[in-house]
Amino acid sequence: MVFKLYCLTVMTVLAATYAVVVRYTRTASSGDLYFSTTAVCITEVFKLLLSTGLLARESGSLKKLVGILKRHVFCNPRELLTLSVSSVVYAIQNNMAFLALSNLDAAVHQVTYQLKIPCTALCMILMLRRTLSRLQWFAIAMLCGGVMLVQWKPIQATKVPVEQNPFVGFIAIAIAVLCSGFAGVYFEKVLKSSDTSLWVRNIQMYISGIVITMLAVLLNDGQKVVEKGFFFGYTPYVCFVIFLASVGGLYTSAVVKYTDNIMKSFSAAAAIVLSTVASRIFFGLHITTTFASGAILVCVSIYLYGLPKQDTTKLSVEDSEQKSKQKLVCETLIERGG
Ligand code: NCC
Repeated sequence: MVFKLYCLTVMTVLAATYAVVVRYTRTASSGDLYFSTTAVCITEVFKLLLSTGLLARESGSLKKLVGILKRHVFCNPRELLTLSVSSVVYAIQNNMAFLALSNLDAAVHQVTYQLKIPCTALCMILMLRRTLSRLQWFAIAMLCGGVMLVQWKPIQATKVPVEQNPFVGFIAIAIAVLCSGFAGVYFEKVLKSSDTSLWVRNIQMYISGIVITMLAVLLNDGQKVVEKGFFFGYTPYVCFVIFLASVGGLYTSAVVKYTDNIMKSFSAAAAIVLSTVASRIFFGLHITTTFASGAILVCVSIYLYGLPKQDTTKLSVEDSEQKSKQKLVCETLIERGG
């Protein structure tokens, strides 16, 4: 329980910081803008290295590590192919997220991106056959509305040095929303359908992730990368983005393993509220009524979603016990009557 909470907390803090730093690196400077495709690609490489290190620690010896890698990676194209589905979809999502952040106002981006919460819930039902009570659906809708209100800001005529195209931004966000829901639930399905280590599953996914994101570099920025170099425009902030995305990605996978994708969505939403409260306290901004009502909706939705579902199950168990007792009494009466 403590470990679950730890993973959820670290993931949410990293996700909140990540969104702020990515936006800063994409919109604050006008010249020498780095290629986002290369950043996504390098992140996959880092995640692969980190997961291999963690698998080495888990397996205990180099010999065991090599054995596991042979069995699950080098001699297992079928498993690699299975995991490549989520890497393709995540690669599209991560590239679309950059495109959306570069073309939309930060608040609009955050508000529309919350549609991934019901999208994830829908994927959980369709792909994992998970059932949600009506109250839980209500809580998800409330969470979505609450986060949107928290992020809501009147459109300001703030000038960003980079030209933005809102239409491209909205298309990118719609694709990112669909990809986030599908890829997360697909990975959860594969992970939980066997007892193969999380780090093995991650390694399998990041290998194809590197190939796919490399292709994205070639297709999107190939010519420019040849002219200016792979690491063109990299600043310490860009390195920080890559660090946050890599460690954040690993914590995200741990959260999916120890809880599920809906819990991940709830904690990501809670982080947005907490980080907004913190920034308002630190930067002395006043709390608006829209923000306060959004934050209340988020808190109530988390409470409602967490209400024990067993209550209804317990009821139905008691109900069926009652019914079978009544049936027994009826049968005995009929027997006696007969
Ligand atoms: O959008 P989201 O997650 O669903 O994206 C999941 C991110 O985790 C990486 N991942 C997933 C599984 C796995 N085994 N390994 C991984 O590395 C994927 O590559 C993908 O980047 C969210 O629910 O809001 C959340 O948002 C992201 C991120 O903020 C957004 O995608 C914005 O681009 C958060 N990721 C990070 O902070 C790095 C995630 O924690 C929560």
